[in-house]
Amino acid sequence: MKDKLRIGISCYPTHGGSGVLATELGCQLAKQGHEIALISYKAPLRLDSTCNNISFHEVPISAYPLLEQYPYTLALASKLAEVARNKQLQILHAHYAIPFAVAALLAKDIAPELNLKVITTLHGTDITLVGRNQAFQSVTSMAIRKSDACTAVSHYLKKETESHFKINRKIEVIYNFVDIARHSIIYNQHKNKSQNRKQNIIHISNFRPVKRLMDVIKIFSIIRRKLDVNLILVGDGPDANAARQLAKDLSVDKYIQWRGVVDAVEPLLAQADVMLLPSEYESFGLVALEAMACGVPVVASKVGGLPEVIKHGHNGYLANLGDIDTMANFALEILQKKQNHPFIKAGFEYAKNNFDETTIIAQYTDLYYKTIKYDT
Ligand code: GMT
Repeated sequence: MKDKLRIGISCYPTHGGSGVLATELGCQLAKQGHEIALISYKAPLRLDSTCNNISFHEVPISAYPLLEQYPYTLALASKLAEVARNKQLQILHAHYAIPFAVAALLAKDIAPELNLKVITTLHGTDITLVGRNQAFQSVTSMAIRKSDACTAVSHYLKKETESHFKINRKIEVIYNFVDIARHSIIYNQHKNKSQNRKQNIIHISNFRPVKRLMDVIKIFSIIRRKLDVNLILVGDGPDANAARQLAKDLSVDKYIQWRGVVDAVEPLLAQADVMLLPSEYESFGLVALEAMACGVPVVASKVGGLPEVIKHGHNGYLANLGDIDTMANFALEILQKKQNHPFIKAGFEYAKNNFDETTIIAQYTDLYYKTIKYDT
């Protein structure tokens, strides 16, 4: 039996795949008996406070007249070092390269006596958007190079990172995961739901341009010409207003439920029959995996890491970026077959066999022990 680990996890606490993944990882590791400290500027939404071995540590953010921009990375680094000392942490696991990996590397230097190991998980936009911004390019590169271990959430992201940053270091692929047992409750409801109820399409995102919310509205309006369905939109963000206007212009606004930001998406996935994810880019698509695990087939664009999750024609459909007619036809085909569609089962099975949390978390724990050079 290996010794239990003491790990600090830092992530964005807001809605977004990286924060969700980091928090669920922390909760599951804590349930396995490891000592987990979550460090962020506010408690992540999916933090399970019923778990004993997990603690939350808030990074203070206070205004000071001299500082027009609060130096959050420095406050985070100090907090990471403080928590690491108090809890004698062995590992700092940063989810998203900036600022978390950079702050973790600073904390490692602040508390050299702990011999902390920094593990960085790359989630996508930290590499593809933010990390390539000229202002962050060199610091992201340094964070990847100096981390003791580095993981990417898909093979696509690993290749992108390698080809763009040209850093000679090992990057392990550890896929995102879902709690299959929890999601299977919704999956079973799907199999048994009434054939005659009104069907719903769902889209869940942070409504940033990369998610192509306008395409969601356009696809929905094409579908509505042939089928009486509703659209459930979950999330909020910069494209919300333009999407509302487009929905009015296309006369589909009265069929759309704007649900805003919600903590638990499963009850909404329980009402959905197909998910639209026409993103311009997606390093993995955790939300697609959650949908599949609930028995909701996904129609997505063939970009980034999505083909590693959605197997076209087997458990979902992929179309070329921006091809809204094809996406609408795919969604119609799924909706017309109702709960008899084979993707419902195939998606659930694929999620269970490839992305179950037990398997994936074991890959993280193996990496942790390897990085601290733990000998049994
Ligand atoms: O999708 C987002 O905009 C949020 C972003 C994040 O960092 O929270 O998501 C990224 O990480 C997720 C978890 O690994 C992936 O499932 C998403 O595909 C990825 N988003 C993009 O690549 C756009």
